[in-house]
Amino acid sequence: MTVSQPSAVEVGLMAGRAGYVLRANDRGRFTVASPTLYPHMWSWDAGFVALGIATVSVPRALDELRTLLTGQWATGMIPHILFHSPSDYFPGPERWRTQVAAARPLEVLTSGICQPPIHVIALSRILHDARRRGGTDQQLAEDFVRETFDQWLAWHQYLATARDPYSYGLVEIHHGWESGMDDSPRWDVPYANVHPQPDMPPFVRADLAHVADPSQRPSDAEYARYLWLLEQKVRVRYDDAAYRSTGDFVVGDVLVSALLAAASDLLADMGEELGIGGGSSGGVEQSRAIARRFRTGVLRSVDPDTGLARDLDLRTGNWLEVESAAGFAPLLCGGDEAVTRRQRDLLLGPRWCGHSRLRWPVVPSVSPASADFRERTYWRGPQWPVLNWLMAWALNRSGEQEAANQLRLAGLSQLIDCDFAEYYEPVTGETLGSRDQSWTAAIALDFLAARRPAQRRPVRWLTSELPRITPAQRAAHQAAQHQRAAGHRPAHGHGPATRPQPQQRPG
Ligand code: 9WN
Repeated sequence: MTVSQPSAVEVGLMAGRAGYVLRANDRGRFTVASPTLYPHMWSWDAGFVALGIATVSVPRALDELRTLLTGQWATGMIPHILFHSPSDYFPGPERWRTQVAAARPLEVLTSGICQPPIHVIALSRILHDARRRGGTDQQLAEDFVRETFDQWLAWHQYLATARDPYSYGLVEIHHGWESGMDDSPRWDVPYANVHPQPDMPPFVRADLAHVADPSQRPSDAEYARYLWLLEQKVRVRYDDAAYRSTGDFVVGDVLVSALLAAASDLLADMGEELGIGGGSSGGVEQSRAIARRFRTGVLRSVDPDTGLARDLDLRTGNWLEVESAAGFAPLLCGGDEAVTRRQRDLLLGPRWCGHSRLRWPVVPSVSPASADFRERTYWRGPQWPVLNWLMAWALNRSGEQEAANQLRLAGLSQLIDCDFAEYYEPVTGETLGSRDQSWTAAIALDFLAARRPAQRRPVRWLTSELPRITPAQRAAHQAAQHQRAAGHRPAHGHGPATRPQPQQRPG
């Protein structure tokens, strides 16, 4: 696979603009997920944002996670949104009505469901970097882990108990939003059993005003189901056990489970290194046990025919057979070398990153070879940089540095127009959804910092807006890329990264 290195100018521009986006979305002690569409703090966004910010400022990155923890419920749950100030985002706190729940935090308004547990993965990366830098950064990061270890453990324990009461080894989700992949075809079958009732309060969507084309967002019918599930949670006062017996949507999510397994191992590692949570019933052992259970659950879900992991519809007991990127869950949590190798080959092969129609060889949310694939529809096919980050991280962790670097490089190339969009049309490379999305900018910073570990250099925040790339400049840039891809490459191969030719990809 030959995606060329971005030039020094492109690297500088991207780093500067990514830094600017995060700065502009910074609200002091937290970062909004995007300036207008998502003007609040989202849980898994915050994890990615923190690791991007850490390339610039470790203290500010730790603050991001510290703020997130102020929203933690007494159950241990970290809610999917923290609402720090009023906005037109819908559904806002008045719809979530979390005051019905005894376990809610008192200092901040939140939603009443959760999102994938990416946070400790981010924290361990931040700690690793801080140690490499040494000095105050290292001290602050280590102190932060000591201070917050029990809170992360409580979060993981919540998922392992309230959300896996029968020890299946799969985290149960109660809403598609909890997966982070809202309208993924993973959920089509379970959502077919979600029937909004006439007594559901009426609603007006706010999201459509913030995107250029409504087809880039879930449909109204999908939204009605999302809000009906929210209503069901309110009616049981956010009690998980009560919801389980009455709610319409109860699914074992493989991606959430794999992240929980990986994060639990990392928490145990940090505990061991820092001498926290020792003893036979301490946090380290508890974390290892959680990691083992969920790793086993994920591996058990692998379809021997496709090699992909599957979600489990806990209402019907049926596996959900969908070719989505969540199928690579075992790559994230490891545990079986043969499965890992098979997943690596699948991921880089022609049904996924190596598919001949892809503009950039990075993971699409759904395989382009699947009948479920939709190029422009949210989690039904577009490429999400955070998923690519997860795949690169997982490959790196399982010793596949070369493959990880290829995904990073291709991911950087995809972001080179500096729009930092929410997601990307996989065939044309067009930017879709929200712009200046915080986690996308954060991924760019992390990818840039990871290019050459020996040369890691902090990126300086910018205090003023860099010139935006105009549509005309972008068109010229893309035309140049196409020309290069067609074989008219400059003699020294520098300049914008180019799409590899199909025969150059691993199969
Ligand atoms: C609902 C913030 C979030 C992401 C999710 C993404 C989208 C929200 C929405 O935006 O979801 O939580 O309103 O569509 O699907 O993954 O965390 O970026």
